[in-house]
Amino acid sequence: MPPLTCSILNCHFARSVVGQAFLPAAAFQAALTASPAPASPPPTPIEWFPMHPNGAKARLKSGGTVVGPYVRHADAGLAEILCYLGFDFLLFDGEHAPIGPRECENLARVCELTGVASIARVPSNQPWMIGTTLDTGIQGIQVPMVNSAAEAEAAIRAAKYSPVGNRGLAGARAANYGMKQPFSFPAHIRNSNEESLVILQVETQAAIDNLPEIVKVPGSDVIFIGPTDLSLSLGHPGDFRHPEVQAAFEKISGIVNDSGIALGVLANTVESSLEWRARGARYILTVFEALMAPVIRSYIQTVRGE
Ligand code: 3PY
Ligand code: MG
Repeated sequence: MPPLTCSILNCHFARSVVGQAFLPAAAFQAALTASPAPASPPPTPIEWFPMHPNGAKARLKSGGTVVGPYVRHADAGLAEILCYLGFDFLLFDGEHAPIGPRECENLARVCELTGVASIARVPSNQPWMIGTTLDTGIQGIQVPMVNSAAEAEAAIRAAKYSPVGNRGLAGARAANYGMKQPFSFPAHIRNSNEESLVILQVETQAAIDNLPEIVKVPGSDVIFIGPTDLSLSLGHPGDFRHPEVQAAFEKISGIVNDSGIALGVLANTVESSLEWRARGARYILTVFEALMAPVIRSYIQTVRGE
């Protein structure tokens, strides 16, 4: 082997490639040309472990309340910061934002690193969208516009493997690509069915009419009120204080709370979140940009001296 002439060897000392000690350049050159180190033992297979525990699901099951923001930008750094702030879950929005399965894969990784539950809202109640999204490792699925018991059943079946549902099985990322050993499909199936969250959105007059049947379908963890679409469906878009909208909120809350399924809602302010908590909501979705906006506006005005 010709002598190495890279600048590091021209230094009096060079850092060893095998350790942290500094070697004289000649010794470093000798180490590089010496016979290779004895073969290391074969790598130990990484121990298979199940889907990361879903803390948000555990908290809901034990009667607790969970809080999380919409995430509308597929940015791992943003997701990481939101995780560090202490939310129970992040909801990656594929209905009103361009976040699909490809983006969900990396966003799920961020949540796994920080122990925060990852939930994705699919654009619509399509089995293939639900299955593909869960295959990325996302831990929960939120399904818009569930208007009947049949639609509720379709969403739940798409999210759960047999014998509960008909989700397709593969060694996808959700199953660690089958790479962690010992790998077991039955364990993956059992674990995914237990840990995954299913959140159904009720946001039309038709859904209210069918709600007594929707809550009887086994397998949903949260029935979520979409106040914006619901107000639109009732003919009062965005007017959440309208008596008819308020009456609908009350009706849905009563039926869901009586069913034992957790009530969920979108609430943009501390006041409305507390109002919904008083109504029994335990899955509170918020908009972090809306929470930040008054603070930032006030900062700008104060610093400018306005
Ligand atoms: C709605 O308000 O319609 C929603 O879907 C909330 O996410
Ligand atoms: Mg909606």
